[in-house]
Amino acid sequence: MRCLFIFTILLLIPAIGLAQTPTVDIKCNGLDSNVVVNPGANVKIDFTVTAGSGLGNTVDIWIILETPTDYYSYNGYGPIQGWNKGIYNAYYTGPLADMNDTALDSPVPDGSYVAYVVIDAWADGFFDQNLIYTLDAVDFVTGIEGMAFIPAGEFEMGDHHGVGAPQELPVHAVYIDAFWMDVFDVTNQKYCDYLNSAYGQGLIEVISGVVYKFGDTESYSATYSADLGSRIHFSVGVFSVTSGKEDHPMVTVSWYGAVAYANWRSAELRLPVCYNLETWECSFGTGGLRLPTEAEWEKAARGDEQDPYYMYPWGNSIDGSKANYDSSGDPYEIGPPPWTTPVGYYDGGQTPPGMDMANGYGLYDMVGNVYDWCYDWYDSTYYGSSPYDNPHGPASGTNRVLRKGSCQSNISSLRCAGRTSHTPEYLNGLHGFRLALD
Ligand SMILES: [Ca+2]
Ligand SMILES: [Ca+2]
Ligand SMILES: [Ca+2]
Repeated sequence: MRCLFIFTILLLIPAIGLAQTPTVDIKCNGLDSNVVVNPGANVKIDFTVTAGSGLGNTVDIWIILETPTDYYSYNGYGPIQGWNKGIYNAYYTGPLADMNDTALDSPVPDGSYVAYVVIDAWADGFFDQNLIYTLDAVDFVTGIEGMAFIPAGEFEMGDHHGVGAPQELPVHAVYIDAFWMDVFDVTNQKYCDYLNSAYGQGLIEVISGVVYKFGDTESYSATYSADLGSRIHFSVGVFSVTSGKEDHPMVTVSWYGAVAYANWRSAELRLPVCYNLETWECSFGTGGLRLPTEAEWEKAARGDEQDPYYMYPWGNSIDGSKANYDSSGDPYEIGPPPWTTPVGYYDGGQTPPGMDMANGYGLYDMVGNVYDWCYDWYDSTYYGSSPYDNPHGPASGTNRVLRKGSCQSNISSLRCAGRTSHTPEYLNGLHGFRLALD
């Protein structure tokens, strides 16, 4: 957790003349640490002050938010959703008394924060760093239900084990800003909900069993009548899912179909949309949902394991209790393909029996089950000239990146470093996706 630099230094200086300090406690949404708040939802900061022997001493009380770049202080009438930039507005100035406040209940922009309650011993409305009675902190991030926070940081991308293909080399360091990633692949049911919504709005049409952007040539997804690998059916204007496959990953979805879904899902969550569906350009940094970049995907897949770097999200060995691959022994390897498992199947209760396989970031099925579309155009030599800072892939190309192997792959394709690609309109029963959020 970050710490206010000024506090860490100046806390070492005792507040002279104050025999006993009061105590404080701050919480975010009722919790003391590692709080996750859905984007757009209010952030509820509660704090209590217990005056103790400080009762009646005149003080300033501060409620402060720290972001990676700024500080905000709360004074109840600030222009920034209740928070004023800087540490210039004391929450309270006057005699110290027991108090609590549960009223700091307002939205803040998405990001990662530390919230502090701080008492300084000089009641002048200014922040006196060298006269801090006491403080307490709570860290929180704002995000979205079903997504996990991936903190900013550097990692070395590529094949660390000398077992991959040339396009996985050279291993190269990249820095990735913090982002959010879907915990699970998008399911058939969720994609079906999108199809029904988009069909009702006249955004898509179905021709010979294939879903297209309305009036255009980009295929979004297949239905069962066009591809037996699809679990989506279309009849008398209504899309439905093969019974029992609702929570399996959506497949036979193209890159176009994935990004159209991303825009729909952003709108559903009242987030800004990232994609222009005429040009297929993605506006990064809008705060909407989009496909992860290939570098984001690999960072997320590795689950913060980089000392040493592993072949798979959990280590260097694989068996059928850990992920779904060809002949991995799960009970879904019967009937017509694709032999997907439900999303999050490897949760500790699976067959063959095993551990909960959520990786270090809490993500499931980052390898195996279905391939994930990524944002980037594919270039087999891109790693040789990749930028360090948030690489987005080549400016153009013919194929889009796919990652992670599938239920019909051999184990080598399930490595975190594995790369493949296909044309963006391509529909395949082993191709799915999950979304990221800036
Ligand atoms: Ca606390
Ligand atoms: Ca002061
Ligand atoms: Ca399998």
